[in-house]
Amino acid sequence: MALKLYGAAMSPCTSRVMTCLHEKEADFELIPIDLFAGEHKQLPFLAKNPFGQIPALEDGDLSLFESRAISAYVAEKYKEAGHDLIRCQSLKEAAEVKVWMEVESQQYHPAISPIIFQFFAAPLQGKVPDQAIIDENLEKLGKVLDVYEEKLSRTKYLAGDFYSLADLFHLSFTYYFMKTPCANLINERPHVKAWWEDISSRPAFQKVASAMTFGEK
Ligand code: GSH
Repeated sequence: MALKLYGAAMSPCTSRVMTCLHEKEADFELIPIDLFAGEHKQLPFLAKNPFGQIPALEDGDLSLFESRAISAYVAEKYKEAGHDLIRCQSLKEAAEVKVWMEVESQQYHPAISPIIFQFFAAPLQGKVPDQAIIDENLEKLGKVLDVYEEKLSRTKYLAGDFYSLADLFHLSFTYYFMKTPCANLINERPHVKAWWEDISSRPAFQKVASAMTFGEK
């Protein structure tokens, strides 16, 4: 039975899960949730995620929310299929993957997400992007990327010389970031730039990226 993913193709959190599903060659159906109509803040969606945010996943009687947790579930459930995203054969490599998944969630995301919000979501709400918020978070993101540059000078990907869920978690927000005038933050760091070009050209992400157009349903 196909997994049911409730979300929107342009949403970076939905795209994160879809990229993982494509990497694992999993059969799934995207059930659109209309953010612009506020469907995520109403029943029946609130029964899937009481916090009223997309995406949510249903696998039979299992119902999950939080894009990173859903992706980790998918990577584990289909560990024998497609690309091994969690290094399930090596305790040490699996631990490195977990470290860099945490780094994405605790260091990278808090810096990049307010920038994406200001450039893409604020205009949809009739607001002018707040340059002070952008500048403050660019500074934070630059410091995180300095750490990435050093790490990626030693290993091809974040957790080691293998593509993993940790790299995948970065794709959707960075994809939108690269469409802003601030893309030089990535491009001026040669190892980060090479990593970005590599991970964003993977077929699983390319399938998702073509539908990532902010402001459209
Ligand atoms: N930590 C959650 C996850 O990773 O799933 C965040 C989910 C999230 O922020 N979803 C956005 C959303 O539903 C779309 S990418 N925004 C509408 C809202 O927060 O009201």
